[in-house]
Amino acid sequence: MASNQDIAETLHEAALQAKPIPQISLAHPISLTQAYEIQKLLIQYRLDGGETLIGLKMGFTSEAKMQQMGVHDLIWGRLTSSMLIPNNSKTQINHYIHPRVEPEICFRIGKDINRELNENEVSEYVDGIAAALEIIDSRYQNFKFSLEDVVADNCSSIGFVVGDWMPVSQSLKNLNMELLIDHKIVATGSSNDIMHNPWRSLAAATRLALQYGETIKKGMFIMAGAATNAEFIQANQTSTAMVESLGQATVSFH
Ligand code: OOG
Ligand code: MG
Repeated sequence: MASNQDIAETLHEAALQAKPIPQISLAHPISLTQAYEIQKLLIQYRLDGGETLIGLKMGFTSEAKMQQMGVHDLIWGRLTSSMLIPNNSKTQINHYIHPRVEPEICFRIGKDINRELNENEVSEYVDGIAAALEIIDSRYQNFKFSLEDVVADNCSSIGFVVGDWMPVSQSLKNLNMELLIDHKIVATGSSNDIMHNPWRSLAAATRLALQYGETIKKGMFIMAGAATNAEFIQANQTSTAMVESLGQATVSFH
């Protein structure tokens, strides 16, 4: 039986070498608690390598994503400094195994959060909101996983792009969200597809962070989760996430 540390190391190496591995849970049944412990150990490799924790991401906050991946529970992962990609820049395709892109909304935290907040008070702790694009890249073969597998793999995190920051007074109700690849719309949704209200996703992040002993600090980014399916992306393609009234986040793969 592999230890949590062994599993974390295997996942870390898979990401570093951009080489997929078989699903962990097929050989080693793991609990959800164990999966979050593995995720923490996995991130520690990045922190030991000089990266810093810059935020958290929520996953499976929309029906579209739950349907696409066959996983029906909220998950959360950690974002580190190497994952932040400047808007309108390029990223190298060989850094990834089988990357997918998805349109999101990102929150920037304005003051430390040490307790669970509800969806109505959470905006007081935010000083900016932006359109965002997440690049996900499961370390598992064929992008197939169980809930526990994906949690252990830091929820497929690898990169994210954030657009210009907008004031918190900007409403997040019913905003059209689009994912484009090479200027063609490949998926459409609405901000309401994110837990009926993206602020609810941030409230859930405060609950989960507290539950797992993480603090959400001033300056951190919280990704609310995708509003639509994720789409595969290839070399020489450009992808943009557009959020009505907020703006866009774009990255090119080469
Ligand atoms: C897991 C990550 C889910 C989201 O926005 O729902 C996620 C995956 O789909 O590989 O990032
Ligand atoms: Mg996502």
